[in-house]
Amino acid sequence: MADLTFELIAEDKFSKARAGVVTTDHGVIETPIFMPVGTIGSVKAVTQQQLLNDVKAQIILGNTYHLYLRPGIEILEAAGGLHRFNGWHKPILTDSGGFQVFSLAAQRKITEEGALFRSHIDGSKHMFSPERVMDIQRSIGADIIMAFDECPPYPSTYDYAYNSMNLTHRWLDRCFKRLDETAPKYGYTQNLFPIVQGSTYKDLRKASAEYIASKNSTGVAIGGLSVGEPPEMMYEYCAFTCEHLPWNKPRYLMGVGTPWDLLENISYGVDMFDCVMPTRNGRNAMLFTSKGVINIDNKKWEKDFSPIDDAIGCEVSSYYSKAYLRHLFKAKEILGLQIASIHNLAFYLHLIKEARKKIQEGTFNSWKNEMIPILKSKA
Ligand code: PRF
Repeated sequence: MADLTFELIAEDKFSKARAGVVTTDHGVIETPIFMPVGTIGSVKAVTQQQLLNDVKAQIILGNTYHLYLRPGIEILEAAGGLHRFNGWHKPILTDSGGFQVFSLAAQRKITEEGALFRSHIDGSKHMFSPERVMDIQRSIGADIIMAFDECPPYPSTYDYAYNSMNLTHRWLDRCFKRLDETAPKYGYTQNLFPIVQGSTYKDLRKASAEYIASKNSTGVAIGGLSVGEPPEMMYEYCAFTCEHLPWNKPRYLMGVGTPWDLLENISYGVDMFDCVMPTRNGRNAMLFTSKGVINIDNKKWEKDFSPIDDAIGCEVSSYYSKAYLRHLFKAKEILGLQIASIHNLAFYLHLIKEARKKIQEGTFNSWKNEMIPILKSKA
């Protein structure tokens, strides 16, 4: 049992990009890293074996909101925690449920105490408070657990953002207190990452980053971005927030983004990312490849028997052809969803590994500038 550690191993001279190693009780994570989203404890359409062998995932994400509603903490505790329940024995991070309550639940009400909401599954009534969310995350047993926060919508008025940020900070104190009063249930350390909020107001972002930094946690997160603002604005506020965060702690930008968003935000000093985009867009026929974006439904691929992408070292991506994958999508065959999800995730993990290598070699910034137009192009 040991606290999470972060070792910086390389820093880019021409940007703020860094390469590091995060160590948890379930093993190491080489940063920068992308974390596949496994909302209910499963990365949709991808097995744990495929995550290890094809995608080469190092850490996956789960959601407190979903896991609490189903299967529920009683079953998770009986299993001995999420790692044992789903058979993923590398690091896991759980989001706190705050964001999901605000985006998914019906009839939610926020008070000082917490959030009152109805389940999107059966309409049943529930209350999430900072204490409750810490207890649930103890029962799930992730290596990295997130603070209970409020993510204000974009745009928000200054007053709303100010009050919301202060509420998030008061909730954060309650999260740390509850964690101190309780012990991990499964014999390994759980690390609480606080979340910077403050919407699109720089004085609030700075105050929030400084407050979060003062907590001296093992890692920090940037929330409240990529909620509908233009990408340039997300970049600007992420870069600004990073400048006010400790240099020696891993920084997690929540819910971002496209492949080019990853490269851009790595250049500002972000170390960790998660997003449903590779899996969700994959299931909707959108593939990210080393030659650009593909809509596999397009007739253009009907007789294209070349590999989906043979430049990323993924057996699935180099084995199956575009024509075959298009056929699977046209026929609504379940295997199509699997191949697209595995490919997109493998692509993200390959891209971020390349970024790490370029940081170590000292060529990250020029490589990033060359890559972004290629990644964004339509193949
Ligand atoms: N807070 C939490 N989870 C999140 C976000 C946030 O602000 C975001 C915003 N992009 C995604 N997921 N707790």
